[in-house]
Amino acid sequence: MTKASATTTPLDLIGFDSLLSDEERQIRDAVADFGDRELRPHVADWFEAGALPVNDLAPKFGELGVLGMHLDGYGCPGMSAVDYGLACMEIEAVDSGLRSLVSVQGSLAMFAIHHWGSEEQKEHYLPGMAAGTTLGCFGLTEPDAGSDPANMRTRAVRDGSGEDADWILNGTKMWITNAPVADVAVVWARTDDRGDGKPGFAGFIVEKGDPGFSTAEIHRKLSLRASVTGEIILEDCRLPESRRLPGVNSLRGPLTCLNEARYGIIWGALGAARDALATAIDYVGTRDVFDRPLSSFQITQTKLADMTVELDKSMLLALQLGRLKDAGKLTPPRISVGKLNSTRVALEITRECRTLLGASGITLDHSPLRHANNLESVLTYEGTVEMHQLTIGQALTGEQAFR
Ligand code: TGC
Ligand code: FAD
Repeated sequence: MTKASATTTPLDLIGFDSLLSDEERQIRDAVADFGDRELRPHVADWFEAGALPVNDLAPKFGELGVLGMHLDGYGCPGMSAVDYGLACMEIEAVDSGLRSLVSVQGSLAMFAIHHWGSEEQKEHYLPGMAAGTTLGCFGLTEPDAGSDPANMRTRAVRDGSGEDADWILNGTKMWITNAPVADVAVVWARTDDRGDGKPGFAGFIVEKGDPGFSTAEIHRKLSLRASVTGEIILEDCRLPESRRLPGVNSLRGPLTCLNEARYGIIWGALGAARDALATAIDYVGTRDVFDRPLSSFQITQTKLADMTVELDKSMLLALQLGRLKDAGKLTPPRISVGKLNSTRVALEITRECRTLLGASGITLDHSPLRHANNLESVLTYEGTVEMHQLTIGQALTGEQAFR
């Protein structure tokens, strides 16, 4: 087995590792080593610059085998859900923006094609996406429709009649990870005829360079700065029928993809929390206050103990949900329990860790505040806290309270 990374083992008080197989630990440690070597030395600079070298990184992630990691065939490694979760945790232990890159590529863009695409589409797009030489993005959110994608304005209409008629797309997608650097965008649109004469939704694969497709980068972010975020603009964008994802004609299409990405976040956010906690534990051991190490004060130890308990409970939940996913039993309400818990707990832990670092905690020399800033986005994307509370509430009461 590969030597465990210094960042993976600060606090395994509950023997979490004993719940993993040798293979799972090896995969986790390989991703952690990659993070220590290729990502961690640069991440503060990327965050400060607000720029990520996505086109350099994606092939490296492809070589590591984490793009479409839990998908089968078409160049994808076909690993388990727990393997994928552990990889997300180690990548987000470096930075949420890097896990976003991997999530959007594998769980959103690739999963959409893998799950809802035609055989030709899978063969054409997925091998390059798994290798990281073709970069994807996923456009669901719009300026006026985020939590409520059913309210989207982007529209796809047929140009003429007949099953092979082209589609014309118009609309704007907003807050789209990797949009400005992507080679292909999976874009969701409403349609008046979903195939049986009734209105519905359709997914399309749009390629960079298609007439009527353009993007713009969103700047001045205070969060997820080591990630490229942008807009997609569709102006009379003409696409052949062969670019429509044939497998779905309702919002079930994108929401099925969100289940996958939300699952990765359940693990990923805990990686950020663990990294912040390890950083804080190191710091309090070296910082003297009132003539004693900060680690020797009861208040410090209370903070560390409480954070560890929350992190350990959350790790057990993540593993239980991963095992359920591998058994085909991970339902949307269960995903909501995990996404809500991990993001909330991770944000609290990273903020608390920042307090232990005092003023030193406000620079990019230490990770906790960078993680906390990132987690503000992670709390919002892939379903806000409130969306997941309402999903859990509906499962408990049978009452739909979204609208
Ligand atoms: P509703 O009427 O309940 O359902 C519409 C259709 O969808 C099906 N469905 C699901 N299918 C799979 N998984 C789920 N979780 C599903 N939830 C619903 C449902 O069966 C139905 O299918 P059909 O074929 O019978 O029509 O939907 P609704 O309009 O009431 O919406 C429900 C709600 C609010 C939960 C949903 O809209 C929602 O989840 N909103 C939040 C939107 C969101 O999370 N957006 C994320 C955008 S992507 C992103 O943020 C990427 S961040 C980058 C990164 O990941 O790193
Ligand atoms: P809104 O929906 O306007 O919500 C505002 C507030 O109102 C929230 O607190 C929300 O919980 C609350 N609210 C809404 N409805 C209700 C209700 N019924 N009851 C109570 N409260 C409610 N999207 C993509 O499609 N692809 C991407 O790649 C992508 N990447 C992203 C990257 C970043 C960095 C960020 C920040 C976002 C990204 N998103 C992406 C968009 C993200 O999914 C949306 O921001 C998110 O779904 C919330 O939508 P909104 O921002 O429009 O907020």
